[in-house]
Amino acid sequence: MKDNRFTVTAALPYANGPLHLGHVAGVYLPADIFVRFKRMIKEDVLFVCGSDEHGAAITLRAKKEGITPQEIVDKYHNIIKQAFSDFDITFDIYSRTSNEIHHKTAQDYFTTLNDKKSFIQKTTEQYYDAEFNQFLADRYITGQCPNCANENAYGDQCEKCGSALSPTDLINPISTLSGNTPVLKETTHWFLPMEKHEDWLREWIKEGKLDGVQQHDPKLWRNQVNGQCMSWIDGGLHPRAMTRDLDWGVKVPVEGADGKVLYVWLDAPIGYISMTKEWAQQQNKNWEDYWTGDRKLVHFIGKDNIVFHAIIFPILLKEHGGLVLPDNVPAYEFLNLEGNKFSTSKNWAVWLHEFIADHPTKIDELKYVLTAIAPESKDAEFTWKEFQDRINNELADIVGNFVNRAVILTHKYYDANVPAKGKLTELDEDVLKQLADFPQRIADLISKYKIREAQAEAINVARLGNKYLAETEPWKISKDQSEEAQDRVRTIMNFALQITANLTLVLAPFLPKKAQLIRDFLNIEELDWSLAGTATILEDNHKINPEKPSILIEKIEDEFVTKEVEKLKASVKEIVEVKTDPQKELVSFDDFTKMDIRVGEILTAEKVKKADKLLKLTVDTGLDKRTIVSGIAEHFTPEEVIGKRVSVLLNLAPRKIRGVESQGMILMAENTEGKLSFVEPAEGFNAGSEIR
Ligand code: B3M
Ligand code: ZN
Repeated sequence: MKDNRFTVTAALPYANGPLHLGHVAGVYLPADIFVRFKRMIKEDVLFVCGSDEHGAAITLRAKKEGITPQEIVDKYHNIIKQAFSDFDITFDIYSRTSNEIHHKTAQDYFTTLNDKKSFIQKTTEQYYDAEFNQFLADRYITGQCPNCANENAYGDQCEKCGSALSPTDLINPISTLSGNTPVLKETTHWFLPMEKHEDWLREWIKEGKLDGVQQHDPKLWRNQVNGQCMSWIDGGLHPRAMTRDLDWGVKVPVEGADGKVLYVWLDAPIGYISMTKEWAQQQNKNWEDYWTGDRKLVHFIGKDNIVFHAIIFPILLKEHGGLVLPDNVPAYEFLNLEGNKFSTSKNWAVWLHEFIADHPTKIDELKYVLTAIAPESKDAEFTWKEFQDRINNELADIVGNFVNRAVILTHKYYDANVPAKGKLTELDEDVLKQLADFPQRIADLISKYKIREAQAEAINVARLGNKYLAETEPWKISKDQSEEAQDRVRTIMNFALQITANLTLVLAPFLPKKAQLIRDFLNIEELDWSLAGTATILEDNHKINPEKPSILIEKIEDEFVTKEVEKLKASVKEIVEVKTDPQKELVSFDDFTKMDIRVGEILTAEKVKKADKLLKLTVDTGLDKRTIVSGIAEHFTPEEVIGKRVSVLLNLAPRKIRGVESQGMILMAENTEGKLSFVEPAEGFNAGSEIR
């Protein structure tokens, strides 16, 4: 087994939208807690993350927002990076895959594998959208998942059941560009022959062994991860394309591969390496030290990323040679929100950056709740009511209440000085024993990636303190002036303060800001973890902060809950499922201004002989009166249109239609049922008014 040096990664979020609480609870927060704890116990850990800026997730979003992919990734990379920093996620580096160092690293990696013949080049028939002249892979194609019948599976994976797919696996595939059924067309790509790797993968995943040598403890891998991987392997692995016909991404570094980029799931995990390199350069270190030898590589991810991290990336790492394979891939299930799935498109979400802006003083409160409900072994649900309950009944009533009593009584009885312990009772001895057990329990749970239980144990330290005060009732004994009674009170209060000091340690990975606040109350610096579990942290007569402590945990009012729920409901976008054509290619502003569109008034109208669809119109354009032939005869009679003020494109090159020269075009709106309507200006906008 390896020693305890870690390279920890958290899934690179696509820079195609902001982060919501589902992402935070199921990847970034647990990863951060794990890392904070490992740093506390002085294990060497590097924590790497950054934005995933390639793939169809980005280009499709750009198309939707009508801006370039570069503008999309710039916009969201910055929002995401800021939110992580405001939320105190302690990455050693948060970078991005559009950086040059990443492109270079990914290309070199590809070349290394290509030279080693790890890929096979194949010409196959792939789905193609003839209208958009584009091959369809990944999110450009959807259809029914062959495994779970989810209707919206993507060309590379089904996010519902987590299986990795190929476009040709989809039942009833549809192009997300045009909505058309795609056609098949030949193209050449580099494939990873995954079937060659089945045997070692089986041994590695089931037993944690590579060539018979123990690498990791397979019992520490979550069932879900083992299960998904084994069912995928048992189903038989197939060659998987590692390149794409796209122009956004890392260019395939091979001559003659113009118009081809690396598959995003090839380049993105290599991002973990390129970001390590970038960090190492800044720190004057060797990146290899973090990817070779006895280092433990740990990938925190969501369950929809399992096979990419536990099968495909390990194959790529092994093929490269000399690099470590993951020691664990802690994958999280999904978090739901108030009875529904988080949905970016419907705006059914609590966005991290918005929460931070609205409640800047409740960051640790949010962390607490998200860890308490973390979807470690099954899907979980966030509700604002539970947010309130957990903060009020657990954080405030247990932690807040205990710390407040310990500090306030010390002010009251001892003018803010730590009193010395006297003779210990059996109860005291028992509390000491219980206190001593916590650090190891928490460390064990965190090592097993049971972050939720670990946090519960940390809260139990405050519970122990509360129980101790409730059983000993120093406020009653203190009324007795005898030396024996006063000695007892001093002992109790010393214990209560030592437990409070312990809280600054055990809470720190989970609630770093609260831990800091308690240190302020106690007037102490950050403590060393070796002190955890002891009752000798605070020296006799140490002066704690004499100022009245602020409220450690503010209770959440009912109004807070109502407001948040209302905000959520009000922000939902009703998605009307109409099938409209997707947005067309971008045009420049100059292109647009070339068009001369004005209000025109239809003066005369008559049918064009032997043409059912056409009306010949005379239109007053404000400049002149001209003839325009319009294909609206099946929708309007000549009588209906005479006198209408409409929108006319004036500078369309004249065309002969059925022998009549048409000098412009009438603009029409068309709905999904194919009905037509004129685009009419309001009263007072007469012929010649410009439209722009
Ligand atoms: N960009 C995240 C996702 O599937 C994906 C992770 C990449 S990790 C290398 O949302
Ligand atoms: Zn599925």
